[in-house]
Amino acid sequence: MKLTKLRAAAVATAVVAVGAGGVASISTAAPNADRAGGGDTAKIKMEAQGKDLFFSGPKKVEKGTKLKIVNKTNPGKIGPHTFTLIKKNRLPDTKKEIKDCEKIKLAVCVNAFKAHEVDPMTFEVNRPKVEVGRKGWDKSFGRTGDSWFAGSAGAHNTRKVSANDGKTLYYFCLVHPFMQGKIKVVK
Ligand SMILES: [Cu+2]
Repeated sequence: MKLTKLRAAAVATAVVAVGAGGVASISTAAPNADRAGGGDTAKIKMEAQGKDLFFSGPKKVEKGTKLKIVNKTNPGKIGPHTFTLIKKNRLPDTKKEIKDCEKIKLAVCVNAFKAHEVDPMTFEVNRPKVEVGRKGWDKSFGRTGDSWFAGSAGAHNTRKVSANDGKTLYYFCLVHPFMQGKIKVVK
């Protein structure tokens, strides 16, 4: 099933967040490989295990490597996801910030919401691919950043990692803000 709306499963989303223990459920990326690069495509998967939702991907990626984000979950059950780059100090990291992000009241989430041109009445996502800064994954919200909306099972998006080596890219899901991860860009 393909969803074009960010909040098509808002109720299910809340159940997931609360059912898994609120802030205790904050998921960080479970690495499936330590380092990706050398001409291979690095992969970060959006996954579900029971009520837990999380990203899984490598801890490190070589600059210039193609990074593919894949939705391995069923949006009909748990809603869609986004892969949204975010500055470390802007990550929603308290129960209140996560709630506020879910309600699109936290500034950084408002900015990402607007960047995706989400209709505030219908939650229709009019711009699934947000690409700013250098072409590729490099720019993190705050005010603006790189982001991708994954509206269907199996949906995927590939961009080069264009951030400078030495930088750690933090990412989260705008629909389930407790889904968070990071990847370090290396030479
Ligand atoms: Cu999500």
